[in-house]
Amino acid sequence: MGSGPWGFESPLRHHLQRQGSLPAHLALAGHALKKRPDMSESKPKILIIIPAFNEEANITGVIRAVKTHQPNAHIAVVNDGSWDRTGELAELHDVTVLSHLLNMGIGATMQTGFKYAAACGFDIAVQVDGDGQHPASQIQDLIDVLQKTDADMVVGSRFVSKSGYRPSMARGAGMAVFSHLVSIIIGEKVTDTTSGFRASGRRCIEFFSSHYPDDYPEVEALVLLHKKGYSIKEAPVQMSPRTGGRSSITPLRSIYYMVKVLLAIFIDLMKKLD
Ligand SMILES: Nc1nc2c(ncn2[C@@H]2O[C@H](COP(=O)(O)OP(=O)(O)OP(=O)(O)O)[C@@H](O)[C@H]2O)c(=O)[nH]1
Ligand SMILES: [Mg+2]
Repeated sequence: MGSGPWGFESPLRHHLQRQGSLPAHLALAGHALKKRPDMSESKPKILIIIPAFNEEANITGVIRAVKTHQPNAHIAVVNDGSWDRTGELAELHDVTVLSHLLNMGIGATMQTGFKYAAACGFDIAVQVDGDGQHPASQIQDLIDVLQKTDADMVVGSRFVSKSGYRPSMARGAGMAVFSHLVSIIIGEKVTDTTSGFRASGRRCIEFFSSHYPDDYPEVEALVLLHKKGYSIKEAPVQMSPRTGGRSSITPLRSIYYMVKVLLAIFIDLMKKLD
Protein backbone atom coordinates (compact mmCIF):
# COMPACT_ATOMS: atom_id res chain seq x y z
CA MET A 1 0.00 0.00 0.00
CA GLY A 2 1.37 3.40 -0.90
CA SER A 3 1.78 5.99 1.82
CA GLY A 4 -0.59 8.93 1.56
CA PRO A 5 0.75 12.47 1.50
CA TRP A 6 -0.59 13.23 4.99
CA GLY A 7 0.90 10.46 7.06
CA PHE A 8 -2.28 9.57 8.95
CA GLU A 9 -4.32 8.44 6.05
CA SER A 10 -2.16 5.46 5.41
CA PRO A 11 -2.14 3.74 8.86
CA LEU A 12 -5.81 4.47 9.54
CA ARG A 13 -6.93 3.33 6.12
CA HIS A 14 -4.74 0.23 6.37
CA HIS A 15 -6.13 -0.64 9.81
CA LEU A 16 -9.73 -0.17 8.68
CA GLN A 17 -9.13 -2.21 5.55
CA ARG A 18 -7.59 -5.02 7.61
CA GLN A 19 -10.72 -5.03 9.74
CA GLY A 20 -12.79 -5.02 6.56
CA SER A 21 -14.52 -1.90 7.78
CA LEU A 22 -13.56 1.20 5.91
CA PRO A 23 -16.77 3.05 6.57
CA ALA A 24 -18.20 5.17 3.81
CA HIS A 25 -19.22 7.81 6.35
CA LEU A 26 -15.67 8.57 7.43
CA ALA A 27 -14.12 11.44 5.52
CA LEU A 28 -10.36 11.52 5.86
CA ALA A 29 -9.90 14.96 4.41
CA GLY A 30 -6.26 15.56 3.58
CA HIS A 31 -6.18 19.10 4.82
CA ALA A 32 -7.55 17.91 8.14
CA LEU A 33 -4.78 15.36 8.59
CA LYS A 34 -1.90 17.74 8.53
CA LYS A 35 -0.35 16.89 11.88
CA ARG A 36 1.50 13.63 12.40
CA PRO A 37 1.80 12.74 16.11
CA ASP A 38 5.30 12.26 17.43
CA MET A 39 5.41 8.53 18.13
CA SER A 40 9.17 8.38 18.58
CA GLU A 41 9.40 9.05 22.34
CA SER A 42 9.35 6.26 24.92
CA LYS A 43 6.72 7.95 27.14
CA PRO A 44 3.12 6.67 26.84
CA LYS A 45 1.47 8.14 23.78
CA ILE A 46 -1.72 9.91 24.73
CA LEU A 47 -4.60 10.71 22.41
CA ILE A 48 -7.43 12.99 23.46
CA ILE A 49 -10.56 12.10 21.50
CA ILE A 50 -13.04 14.97 21.29
CA PRO A 51 -16.43 13.84 19.97
CA ALA A 52 -18.27 16.83 18.57
CA PHE A 53 -21.66 17.30 16.97
CA ASN A 54 -22.72 20.90 16.33
CA GLU A 55 -20.40 22.23 19.02
CA GLU A 56 -19.34 25.49 17.33
CA ALA A 57 -20.07 27.35 20.56
CA ASN A 58 -17.69 25.17 22.58
CA ILE A 59 -15.10 23.47 20.38
CA THR A 60 -12.48 26.23 20.34
CA GLY A 61 -12.48 26.55 24.13
CA VAL A 62 -12.26 22.78 24.58
CA ILE A 63 -9.29 22.43 22.21
CA ARG A 64 -7.48 25.35 23.90
CA ALA A 65 -8.07 23.94 27.38
CA VAL A 66 -6.80 20.48 26.37
CA LYS A 67 -3.70 22.00 24.78
CA THR A 68 -3.00 23.99 27.95
CA HIS A 69 -3.37 21.05 30.31
CA GLN A 70 -2.00 18.26 28.08
CA PRO A 71 0.61 19.93 25.89
CA ASN A 72 2.21 16.59 24.97
CA ALA A 73 -0.96 14.77 24.02
CA HIS A 74 -2.24 14.52 20.48
CA ILE A 75 -5.82 15.66 19.84
CA ALA A 76 -8.31 14.08 17.44
CA VAL A 77 -11.60 15.92 17.04
CA VAL A 78 -14.21 13.55 15.63
CA ASN A 79 -16.67 15.83 13.87
CA ASP A 80 -19.87 13.80 13.69
CA GLY A 81 -21.46 15.24 10.56
CA SER A 82 -22.00 18.65 12.17
CA TRP A 83 -23.87 21.16 10.02
CA ASP A 84 -22.51 24.14 11.93
CA ARG A 85 -18.88 25.40 11.92
CA THR A 86 -17.51 22.76 14.35
CA GLY A 87 -15.21 21.15 11.75
CA GLU A 88 -14.05 24.45 10.29
CA LEU A 89 -13.19 25.85 13.73
CA ALA A 90 -11.37 22.68 14.80
CA GLU A 91 -9.23 22.78 11.67
CA LEU A 92 -7.87 26.18 12.67
CA HIS A 93 -5.86 24.38 15.38
CA ASP A 94 -2.97 21.99 15.17
CA VAL A 95 -5.15 18.91 15.70
CA THR A 96 -6.41 15.97 13.65
CA VAL A 97 -10.00 16.33 12.49
CA LEU A 98 -11.79 13.12 11.50
CA SER A 99 -15.11 14.00 9.90
CA HIS A 100 -18.12 11.77 9.47
CA LEU A 101 -19.99 12.73 6.32
CA LEU A 102 -23.26 12.00 8.13
CA ASN A 103 -24.33 12.27 11.75
CA MET A 104 -23.71 8.78 13.18
CA GLY A 105 -24.22 9.30 16.93
CA ILE A 106 -21.82 9.29 19.85
CA GLY A 107 -21.11 5.51 19.70
CA ALA A 108 -19.85 5.58 16.10
CA THR A 109 -18.05 8.85 16.87
CA MET A 110 -16.07 7.33 19.71
CA GLN A 111 -15.40 4.18 17.69
CA THR A 112 -13.86 6.30 14.93
CA GLY A 113 -11.61 7.84 17.62
CA PHE A 114 -10.63 4.39 18.91
CA LYS A 115 -9.93 3.10 15.38
CA TYR A 116 -7.65 6.06 14.86
CA ALA A 117 -5.94 5.48 18.24
CA ALA A 118 -5.40 1.79 17.46
CA ALA A 119 -4.15 2.47 13.93
CA CYS A 120 -1.63 5.07 15.14
CA GLY A 121 -0.45 3.01 18.14
CA PHE A 122 -1.54 5.27 21.01
CA ASP A 123 -1.19 3.79 24.51
CA ILE A 124 -3.92 5.84 26.21
CA ALA A 125 -7.05 7.45 24.78
CA VAL A 126 -9.08 9.93 26.82
CA GLN A 127 -12.59 11.01 25.83
CA VAL A 128 -13.15 14.71 26.42
CA ASP A 129 -16.57 15.88 25.22
CA GLY A 130 -16.74 18.76 22.76
CA ASP A 131 -19.45 20.50 24.81
CA GLY A 132 -16.96 21.63 27.46
CA GLN A 133 -18.37 19.52 30.30
CA HIS A 134 -15.19 17.56 30.95
CA PRO A 135 -12.56 19.74 32.64
CA ALA A 136 -9.23 19.43 30.85
CA SER A 137 -7.48 20.12 34.16
CA GLN A 138 -8.60 16.68 35.35
CA ILE A 139 -7.47 14.60 32.38
CA GLN A 140 -4.19 13.92 34.17
CA ASP A 141 -6.07 12.54 37.22
CA LEU A 142 -7.65 9.87 35.03
CA ILE A 143 -4.32 9.04 33.39
CA ASP A 144 -2.58 8.82 36.79
CA VAL A 145 -5.12 6.31 38.10
CA LEU A 146 -4.90 4.30 34.85
CA GLN A 147 -1.13 4.07 35.20
CA LYS A 148 -0.97 3.51 38.97
CA THR A 149 -3.62 0.80 39.12
CA ASP A 150 -2.93 -0.92 35.81
CA ALA A 151 -6.66 -0.72 35.14
CA ASP A 152 -7.84 -1.09 31.56
CA MET A 153 -10.22 1.84 31.88
CA VAL A 154 -10.71 4.67 34.36
CA VAL A 155 -14.07 6.41 34.51
CA GLY A 156 -14.29 9.96 35.86
CA SER A 157 -17.06 9.82 38.46
CA ARG A 158 -19.16 12.74 39.67
CA PHE A 159 -20.27 10.76 42.70
CA VAL A 160 -17.10 9.44 44.36
CA SER A 161 -16.69 12.71 46.19
CA LYS A 162 -18.89 15.82 46.30
CA SER A 163 -18.76 17.43 42.85
CA GLY A 164 -21.74 19.73 42.97
CA TYR A 165 -23.26 17.88 39.98
CA ARG A 166 -27.07 17.79 40.28
CA PRO A 167 -28.89 15.74 37.64
CA SER A 168 -32.64 16.17 37.07
CA MET A 169 -34.83 13.77 39.08
CA ALA A 170 -35.52 11.50 36.08
CA ARG A 171 -31.90 11.43 35.06
CA GLY A 172 -30.71 10.89 38.64
CA ALA A 173 -33.09 7.92 39.02
CA GLY A 174 -31.84 6.39 35.75
CA MET A 175 -28.24 6.87 36.82
CA ALA A 176 -28.94 5.14 40.16
CA VAL A 177 -30.56 2.15 38.43
CA PHE A 178 -27.61 1.75 36.04
CA SER A 179 -25.11 2.15 38.83
CA HIS A 180 -26.75 -0.63 40.90
CA LEU A 181 -27.16 -2.94 37.95
CA VAL A 182 -23.63 -2.51 36.62
CA SER A 183 -22.14 -2.85 40.13
CA ILE A 184 -23.96 -6.18 40.53
CA ILE A 185 -22.83 -7.41 37.09
CA ILE A 186 -19.22 -6.32 37.56
CA GLY A 187 -19.02 -7.31 41.22
CA GLU A 188 -17.47 -3.96 42.13
CA LYS A 189 -19.02 -0.61 42.99
CA VAL A 190 -19.38 1.71 40.01
CA THR A 191 -20.92 5.04 40.97
CA ASP A 192 -21.08 6.86 37.60
CA THR A 193 -21.86 4.56 34.70
CA THR A 194 -23.01 7.30 32.31
CA SER A 195 -19.92 9.50 32.52
CA GLY A 196 -18.19 9.86 29.17
CA PHE A 197 -15.07 11.34 30.77
CA ARG A 198 -12.88 8.24 30.59
CA ALA A 199 -9.34 7.10 29.95
CA SER A 200 -8.75 3.82 28.10
CA GLY A 201 -5.56 1.81 28.00
CA ARG A 202 -4.10 -0.12 25.08
CA ARG A 203 -6.26 -3.28 25.44
CA CYS A 204 -9.45 -1.19 25.60
CA ILE A 205 -8.41 0.86 22.59
CA GLU A 206 -7.94 -2.32 20.54
CA PHE A 207 -11.20 -3.81 21.77
CA PHE A 208 -13.27 -0.65 21.28
CA SER A 209 -11.83 -0.13 17.82
CA SER A 210 -13.84 -3.17 16.75
CA HIS A 211 -16.63 -3.32 19.38
CA TYR A 212 -18.29 -0.16 20.60
CA PRO A 213 -21.99 0.18 21.38
CA ASP A 214 -24.10 2.46 19.19
CA ASP A 215 -26.53 4.64 20.99
CA TYR A 216 -25.94 5.85 24.57
CA PRO A 217 -22.84 3.65 24.72
CA GLU A 218 -21.30 4.49 28.11
CA VAL A 219 -23.12 1.98 30.33
CA GLU A 220 -22.96 -0.86 27.82
CA ALA A 221 -19.25 -0.30 27.20
CA LEU A 222 -18.58 -1.11 30.88
CA VAL A 223 -20.51 -4.38 30.67
CA LEU A 224 -18.65 -5.38 27.51
CA LEU A 225 -15.29 -4.64 29.13
CA HIS A 226 -16.23 -6.72 32.14
CA LYS A 227 -17.25 -9.61 29.87
CA LYS A 228 -13.86 -9.37 28.23
CA GLY A 229 -12.22 -9.68 31.67
CA TYR A 230 -10.84 -6.12 31.61
CA SER A 231 -10.65 -4.05 34.79
CA ILE A 232 -12.45 -0.76 35.43
CA LYS A 233 -11.64 1.84 38.08
CA GLU A 234 -13.18 5.19 38.97
CA ALA A 235 -11.55 8.52 39.77
CA PRO A 236 -13.36 11.50 41.30
CA VAL A 237 -14.03 14.38 38.89
CA GLN A 238 -15.99 17.61 38.78
CA MET A 239 -18.11 18.23 35.70
CA SER A 240 -19.19 21.61 34.45
CA PRO A 241 -22.64 22.31 33.05
CA ARG A 242 -22.86 22.73 29.26
CA THR A 243 -21.61 26.15 28.23
CA GLY A 244 -23.47 26.27 24.91
CA GLY A 245 -25.15 24.10 22.27
CA ARG A 246 -27.90 21.60 23.08
CA SER A 247 -27.97 18.38 25.07
CA SER A 248 -29.06 15.21 23.27
CA ILE A 249 -30.87 13.97 26.36
CA THR A 250 -34.39 15.41 26.33
CA PRO A 251 -36.93 14.07 28.88
CA LEU A 252 -38.56 11.82 26.25
CA ARG A 253 -35.20 10.53 25.14
CA SER A 254 -34.22 9.62 28.69
CA ILE A 255 -37.08 7.09 28.77
CA TYR A 256 -35.90 5.62 25.46
CA TYR A 257 -32.35 5.68 26.86
CA MET A 258 -33.34 3.65 29.96
CA VAL A 259 -35.24 1.00 28.03
CA LYS A 260 -32.69 0.72 25.24
CA VAL A 261 -29.68 0.46 27.52
CA LEU A 262 -31.35 -2.07 29.86
CA LEU A 263 -32.28 -4.32 26.93
CA ALA A 264 -28.84 -3.91 25.39
CA ILE A 265 -27.14 -4.92 28.68
CA PHE A 266 -29.15 -8.14 28.87
CA ILE A 267 -28.39 -8.96 25.23
CA ASP A 268 -24.68 -8.19 25.80
CA LEU A 269 -24.63 -10.60 28.74
CA MET A 270 -25.87 -13.38 26.47
CA LYS A 271 -23.66 -12.51 23.51
CA LYS A 272 -20.38 -14.28 22.76
CA LEU A 273 -17.53 -11.82 22.29
CA ASP A 274 -14.57 -12.57 20.07
N1 LIG B 1 -26.02 14.99 20.88
C1 LIG B 1 -25.12 14.36 20.16
N2 LIG B 1 -23.86 14.46 20.56
C2 LIG B 1 -22.94 13.88 19.81
C3 LIG B 1 -23.29 13.16 18.64
N3 LIG B 1 -22.16 12.74 18.10
C4 LIG B 1 -21.18 13.19 18.85
N4 LIG B 1 -21.63 13.89 19.91
C5 LIG B 1 -20.82 14.53 20.98
O1 LIG B 1 -20.86 13.67 22.11
C6 LIG B 1 -20.66 14.40 23.30
C7 LIG B 1 -21.70 13.99 24.32
O2 LIG B 1 -23.00 14.41 23.90
P1 LIG B 1 -24.00 15.18 24.90
O3 LIG B 1 -25.21 15.54 24.10
O4 LIG B 1 -23.27 16.28 25.57
O5 LIG B 1 -24.39 14.04 25.94
P2 LIG B 1 -24.26 14.07 27.52
O6 LIG B 1 -22.97 14.75 27.94
O7 LIG B 1 -24.45 12.68 27.97
O8 LIG B 1 -25.50 14.95 27.96
P3 LIG B 1 -25.51 16.40 28.69
O9 LIG B 1 -25.05 16.17 30.11
O10 LIG B 1 -26.93 16.81 28.66
O11 LIG B 1 -24.61 17.30 27.94
C8 LIG B 1 -20.70 15.88 22.91
O12 LIG B 1 -19.38 16.36 22.83
C9 LIG B 1 -21.34 15.85 21.53
O13 LIG B 1 -20.94 16.94 20.72
C10 LIG B 1 -24.66 13.03 18.26
O14 LIG B 1 -25.03 12.44 17.27
N5 LIG B 1 -25.53 13.65 19.06
MG1 LIG C 1 -22.54 16.66 27.51
